[in-house]
This record gives sequence, C-alpha cells and structure tokens, in this order.
Amino acid sequence: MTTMLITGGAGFIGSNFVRYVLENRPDASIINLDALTYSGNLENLAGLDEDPRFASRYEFVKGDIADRDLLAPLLDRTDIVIHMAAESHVDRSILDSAPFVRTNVLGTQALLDAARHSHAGKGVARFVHVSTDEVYGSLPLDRPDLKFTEDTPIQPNSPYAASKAASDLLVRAAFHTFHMPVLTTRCSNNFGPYQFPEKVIPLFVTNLIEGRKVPLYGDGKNVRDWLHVLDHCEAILTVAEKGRVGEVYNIGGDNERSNLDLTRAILDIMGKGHDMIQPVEDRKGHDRRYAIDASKIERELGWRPTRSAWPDALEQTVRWYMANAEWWRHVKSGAYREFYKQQYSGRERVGA
Ligand code: NAD
Ligand code: TDX
Repeated sequence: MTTMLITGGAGFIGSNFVRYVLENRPDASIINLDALTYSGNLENLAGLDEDPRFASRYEFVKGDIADRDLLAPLLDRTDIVIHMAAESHVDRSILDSAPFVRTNVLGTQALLDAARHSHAGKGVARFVHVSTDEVYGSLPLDRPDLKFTEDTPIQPNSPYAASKAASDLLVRAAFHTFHMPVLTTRCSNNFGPYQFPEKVIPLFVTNLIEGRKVPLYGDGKNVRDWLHVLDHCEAILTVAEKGRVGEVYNIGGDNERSNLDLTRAILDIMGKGHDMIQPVEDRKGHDRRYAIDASKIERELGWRPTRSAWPDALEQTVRWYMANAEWWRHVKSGAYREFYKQQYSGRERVGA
C-alpha cells in the first residue's frame, strides 16, 4: 500500500483528485490534510467516509500546512506528497495578499522541510508540487504562435501568481540543495464539478440560474486555456508515478477561449440572452492571455487530455451545476461551513 498525503484535498481540484485516486488506484491510501479555509468544503467529499470501498484507505485531517508540529508525524507515514493546498483566487490576492504569502510560500516551505526530515532523515519518496501557468505571466493576443513552455521565464503579475512562483522556486531549491525527489506541474485553467463559485464558470452559471447578470471584466478579450479537472488529476498522477524528479511539467488543454466566447457559450447552453452580460471594470493587472505548450508531458509520459473537448465538456460542466443546486446554494449561503461541525464535532482528526 502506498500512502499519499494530499494537501488541499477538500478544495476543487483536491476533492476531484482524492476521488480519482481512490477509484483508480486500489493500492493507494490517502491522508487528506486541509485547513478548511473558505474554499475547503467537505461536502465535496460527502460519502467517502462511509463508502466500504474507500473507508479503510481514506483519512481526513483538519490542519494547516504551516503547522510544523502537525506535519512531522503525518510525513513519517507518507510515501508520496501531492501538494495542492493554496490560496487560489487572483481577485482575493489583489484585495489582500498576506494569506497568499502565508500559505503558498511559508506553508510550502514548512511542508518541504517536514517531507525532507521525515522517515528519520530519509525523506519521502516523491513530492509533487501543483502549480499554475500564471507563474509565466501573460502572452500577447497578437502572437498566437507563442505558448508557455517549461523554459519560459517566470514573470508573475498578480500577488497570487507571485506567491505560487515563490513556492515553485523553493521546490526547485529543495531539489538542487537537498536532492529532494520533487516534481512540479504547471496547469492552465481548470473547469468541472465542485469549483468554488467565485471562479468565472461556476460564478456565471449560478448567477444565471439565480436570474442575475454575469460580470465580464474589461473588454472580454482575455484568453484562457481550459482543461477539465479530471484531465488535470490524471496528469498529476502520471507525473507522480512516472515523472523525472527535479523536472517541471506543463499541463494544458490546447483549448484557448476568450472570456467573451466562453460567456456566450454558457449563455447559449443555458438558453439565456446575450443581454445578460454585464461589462464591468477590468481586473487590476489582468493577464491578457495564457496558453500552454504541453508537448513535454505528452512526449515523455504519454499524457494527453481526453475529457476537455469543447463545447461538450463545457456543456457537461454547466449541466452539473444546474443539477447540483443544493451543493452551490450551500456554498453561496455559507451553510457548507456547518457540514464539518455536524459531521465531525469535537474530533479534529478523522479516519483510520
Ligand atoms: P481551492 O481554493 O478550491 O482549494 C484550495 C484548498 O486548499 C482548500 O480546500 C483549502 O481549504 C485548502 N487550504 C488553503 N490554505 C491551506 C492551508 N494553509 N493548509 C491546509 N489547507 C489549506 O483551489 P483549487 O482551484 O482546487 O487549486 C488547487 C491547487 O491547484 C492550487 O495550488 C492552485 O494554485 C493550483 N491550480 C489551480 C488551477 C485552477 O484552475 N483552479 C489551475 C492550475 C493550478
Ligand atoms: O467575475 C469574473 N469576471 C471575469 O470576467 C471573474 C471571477 C473572472 N473573469 C475573468 C478573469 C479571467 O480572465 O475570467 C477569467 C478567469 O478568471 P478566474 O476564474 O478568476 O481564473 P484565473 O484568474 O484565470 O485563475 C484560475 O486559473 C489559474 C485559477 O483561479 C487559478 O487558481 C489558477 O492558477
């Protein structure tokens, strides 16, 4: 049995990843370490504790990745770290960047240290750091030939991206200085079930169901490269199992869309008029375009996206939010904060 420590496993990508691993790797057991910040939601994982296929292989620990006392015993039981915990929303980082530095930078450093000192100094077998294409900065709209490769210089523009870039550099340093078996992934924008409705797709879909307009930033021409979250999960697991230590792997969908095209596609799927678009002031420092060259992971590890084809995959996701109103209504109303208290009151640590 291989034990994976997944940080941030109650968030959007983390919860999809926990399910993906439990379903596809019967020889893996999981410790899910999550602080349950505003974006951590145990309703994303409802049912796992009781599922007889998973119960003996899944454990939830509520805790902070910056808590070194908590980390030490957990890392001694860990073979592979999949590090996803982060403050993840660009707009929040513009309002207050302090939590981003605390979790993304100091938290990553604490986790690296604990992973290195674990197993009586032998350390963990693998440490996968889940990062983002935003560390590369922004591409111009008039140069469609340009994409981010793993050799593109790091030029982050938002406090979020800067904090992720700092964490990437700490991971890089751990490899060069301490020969830690680290691997870094940099992925483009994800879509799929359980995404916190502050991010553009779930925000727009849920606003429209509620009869509200959708706030499109600036001229709507900014471009993002969209990948289904399960394609991302599969890529992370592929890197964990087959990647070369010390390397960075870009992950992307080869699926560039302007925000205006994305918004119109959502409106069309939902049968809403384009007059539901509300142009609003642009995001400060708004990156113009992201586009990933994912040829390295395909060439070296044989991974390619298979679930991200547009517009079917978008439609499936939109329909998931339409069919799961209870989930996002709990999030928007704040009721999801009660779920943990009811399920686990008095027990900080849950599971095997
Ligand atoms: P999310 O905000 O949905 O989830 C983050 C999770 O981390 C939450 O469950 C939260 O409670 C937890 N967390 C936050 N601070 C913590 C701390 N100090 N200790 C322990 N847990 C903590 O984010 P997401 O969209 O699922 O992103 C996950 C990772 O993937 C992040 O590292 C992000 O940078 C990266 N990423 C996201 C995308 C995307 O499109 N969403 C794309 C590329 C990379
Ligand atoms: O209300 C909105 N209106 C709007 O026009 C919101 C929330 C966003 N937007 C635009 C801004 C971006 O160009 O939509 C695009 C996508 O915005 P977000 O969903 O906030 O994602 P983004 O800023 O691109 O970052 C996401 O992808 C990379 C994740 O949040 C990051 O965690 C990940 O690293």
